[in-house]
Amino acid sequence: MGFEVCPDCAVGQGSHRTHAGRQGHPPVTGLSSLNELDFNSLKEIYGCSCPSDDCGIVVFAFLSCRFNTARFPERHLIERLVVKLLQNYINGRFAKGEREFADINPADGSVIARVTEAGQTMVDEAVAAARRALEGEWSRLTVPARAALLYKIACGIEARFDEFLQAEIADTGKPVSLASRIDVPRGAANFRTFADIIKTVGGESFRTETQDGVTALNYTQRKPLGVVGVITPWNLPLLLLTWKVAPALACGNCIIAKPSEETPATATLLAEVMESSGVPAGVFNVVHGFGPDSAGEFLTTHPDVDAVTFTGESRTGATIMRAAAASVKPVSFELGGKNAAIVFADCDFDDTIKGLSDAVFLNTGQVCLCAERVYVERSIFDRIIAALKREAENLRLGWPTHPGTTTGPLISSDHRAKVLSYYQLAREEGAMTITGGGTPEFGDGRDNGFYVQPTILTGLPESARCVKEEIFGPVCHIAPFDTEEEAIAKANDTEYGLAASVWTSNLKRGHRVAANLRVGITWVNCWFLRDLRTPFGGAGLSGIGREGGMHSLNFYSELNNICVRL
Ligand code: NAD
Ligand code: 6OH
Repeated sequence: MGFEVCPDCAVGQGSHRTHAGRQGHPPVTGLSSLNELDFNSLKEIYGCSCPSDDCGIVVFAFLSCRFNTARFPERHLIERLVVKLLQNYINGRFAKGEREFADINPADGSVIARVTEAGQTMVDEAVAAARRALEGEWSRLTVPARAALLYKIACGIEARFDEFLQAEIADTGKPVSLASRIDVPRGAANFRTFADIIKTVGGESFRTETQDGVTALNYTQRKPLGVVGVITPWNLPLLLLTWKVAPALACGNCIIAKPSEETPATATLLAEVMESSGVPAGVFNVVHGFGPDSAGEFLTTHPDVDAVTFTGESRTGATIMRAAAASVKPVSFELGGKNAAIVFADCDFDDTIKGLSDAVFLNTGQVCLCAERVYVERSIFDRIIAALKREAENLRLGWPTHPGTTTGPLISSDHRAKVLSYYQLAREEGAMTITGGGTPEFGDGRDNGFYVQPTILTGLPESARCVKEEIFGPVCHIAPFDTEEEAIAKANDTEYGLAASVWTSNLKRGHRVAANLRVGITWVNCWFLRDLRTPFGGAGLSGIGREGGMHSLNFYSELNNICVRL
């Protein structure tokens, strides 16, 4: 039993028609976003004995769920009934775990879904299923057949583009303009790229001639690592998950993915796409849950998991490394950053401001590559501050689904508390707040969400915690510099080493500065411009190893060198 959901407001159309005086039952069709509304239970809760399916109680349930208004004190009861249950995907089947937790929409604090958490037994089942799949038909698939499957998965994501888009937006609060341009397209592109690469990649070969006249041919064979645990964060959920899943599958591995507890929806949709694409049971599994004492820890400590690939905080990386050490699992880590942007006086001013604004504020500053430290040549320091302030104040903090919104909320109430504590700390450390520094007020449901003001700070010493620690919000500290050497030294004065950007019209200087930065990626006159064949990763606290193109294949496979005496 279900309602057709109105495309404009997501309220059941049957209910609308009830208001319009329609008699009888609402149309019975599948719900697009709200699952299996149990009308009878709803009526029981509200003591309604009317025989109709589209009575006011149902209207009330849809409205309260949709608009998240505190005027309905029993909202939590309704939410339990009307929200989706996101399940684990084990051995080709969706399965309930032991406990449930809520998936929250950061734009208004409403519950989007309930998520069933995988316990130790379920993680064991996933690992066993992956191990079996590794020995089964999957291992006999040729490389062209595996590549064809990856193309099919890419098409499967595209065919359900809007569902992925809505799920990603609801989970993260990111604006539709961003998710439709970057997150979902990259979900498909990751599979296509690694299908292309695996089809065309060759191996190494050497003809060997020894001093005593023996000749041999050496060549390499690429084999899967085995069962790979993939643990990903909440900031770019689909993009970062598929960035690891695609090359791991391309290399013939079996996967257990553990998406962030904050953003479980697109991983679950991806499982549906895997199923409909014909990926054999056990090859791709999803376990939902948290890190410590939950699915994340069960996966990384599991003796039968052969490797762990992780994107997230540096501290979590350290914990996972300790867990993986016991069974000497290879690890690939993409971790945090405290990235610098260096702006020279000869930069193209307008392009730079646009680029800097993205580098600081895109995805509400929740991209590991975002610039939280901006160093500006002194002669244009005041102009840059004034222009970036204008950009920050012109950002449109809005409902994520609104096409004009540029900036959504932070991911969670806890993360907002963390970012706001840094805004406060900056003041205590002596910063001048150029703009922002607090929370916006909307006068609607967004006040229950996790928005913060885009913020620009200046005046801190390089030793300040706000200049040293990753904040992961829409905030930067701007400081002046006088010489190229000074700018490089300041940019490198960090334990992190993920990314940097250099803004100059003097390309010779661009090359020179880039060559002297201790990071995994430097962009000159651009930011987050990605070519998926290039190495991606960080130095220092920002990670271990590189992924991207051949670097991904080299992590997700074991090379077997075969030496044949001729
Ligand atoms: P996080 O480290 O808190 O969580 C990431 C994932 O690890 C989640 O799925 C979480 O459940 C899991 N996890 C947490 N503790 C665990 C444990 N003990 N064992 C196993 N799994 C555990 O990171 P986050 O808050 O989700 O993401 C934000 C961080 O990620 C920022 O520091 C950001 O810089 C970093 N990040 C880095 C990159 C990169 O490519 N370098 C990309 C995106 C995000
Ligand atoms: C971090 O938040 C962004 C990481 C981006 C990638 O891993 C990528 O492949 O673009």
